[in-house]
Amino acid sequence: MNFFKKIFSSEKKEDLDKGLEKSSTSFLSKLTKAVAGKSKVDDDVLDNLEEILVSSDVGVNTTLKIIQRIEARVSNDKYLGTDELNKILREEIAGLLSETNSGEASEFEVPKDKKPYVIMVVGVNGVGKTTTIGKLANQFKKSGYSVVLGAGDTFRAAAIDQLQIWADRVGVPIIRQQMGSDPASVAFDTLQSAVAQNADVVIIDTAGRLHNKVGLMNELTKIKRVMEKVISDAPHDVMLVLDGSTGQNAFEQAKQFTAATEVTCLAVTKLDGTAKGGVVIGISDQFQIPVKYIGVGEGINDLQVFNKYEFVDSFFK
Ligand SMILES: Nc1nc2c(ncn2[C@@H]2O[C@H](COP(=O)(O)OP(=O)(O)O)[C@@H](O)[C@H]2O)c(=O)[nH]1
Ligand SMILES: [Mg+2]
Repeated sequence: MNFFKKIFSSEKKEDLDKGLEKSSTSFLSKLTKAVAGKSKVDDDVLDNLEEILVSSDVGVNTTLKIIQRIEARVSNDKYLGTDELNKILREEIAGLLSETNSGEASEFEVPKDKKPYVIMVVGVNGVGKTTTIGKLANQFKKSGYSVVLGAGDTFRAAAIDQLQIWADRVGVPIIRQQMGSDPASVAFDTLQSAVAQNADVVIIDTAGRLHNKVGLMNELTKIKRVMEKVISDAPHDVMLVLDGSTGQNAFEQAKQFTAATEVTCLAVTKLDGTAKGGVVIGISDQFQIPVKYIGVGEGINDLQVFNKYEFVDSFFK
């Protein structure tokens, strides 16, 4: 049993290494340049480090936090060598991630005291909501849970059809109404159906229109309120999906959505093929919201449970 677990997790780690390759290569090559010819961590090195972290999409506030922590270590140890900088950075970043990402989860699990466990998925168009829902349904199903999907993005017919394709692919039921119908009503039907089927997990898709913030806020609030009529403490998670490859834009979206609704966790997608993986560190720190899942490709298996230690390790590879 342990043997297989090990194989599985090392495969997962390889996928993560591959997914973060661009971020890590870009970050480490800048770091190498910054310390070239320097043996000690001095003000110059710290200035360069600040620039590197900001340009790696860690964000200004989180960068300043990291720099302050390293400064504190330098003032304790004036002869801190640049050869140690890599290790110290790793420690500080892992420490920062630990403040919001307490668990060390590596499996797709459902809280034992929630049945069904209800996740409402929010985020702007194109970030990967529907894809992430499909991948997540697949993982939950593989872990032995029964899953029901709700097609709450009723804005476009194509959005409903896209979720239907994922439902068919994974082999899980979907509750849908026609295009233009009330998303709150779809959420209500989905929860009722899930309760009737004694399902373990419900995942509700939503539309990602942001052009009218008040409209969006009202709509999300209404969907949540209607869910409470069926299951008093639902949704148990409001998961904001962010496209990691958009860098600073993802910060802006996190700001708007956390103002509009109570976001309880994050999924950061498209970390493959981008050098902006640093956003995971910055967004989690700045918004004090745990990152639950990360997307590392378009395939059905390209979703991982976020593990801060694995992430930092791959980022520094
Ligand atoms: N490379 C990559 N593409 C992704 C990932 N997640 C989603 N996508 C792609 O992003 C595009 C938009 O995804 P979609 O789920 O429709 O976004 P939605 O509008 O938020 O529902 C699709 O082409 C997906 O295949 C990921 O982790 N990596
Ligand atoms: Mg969608």
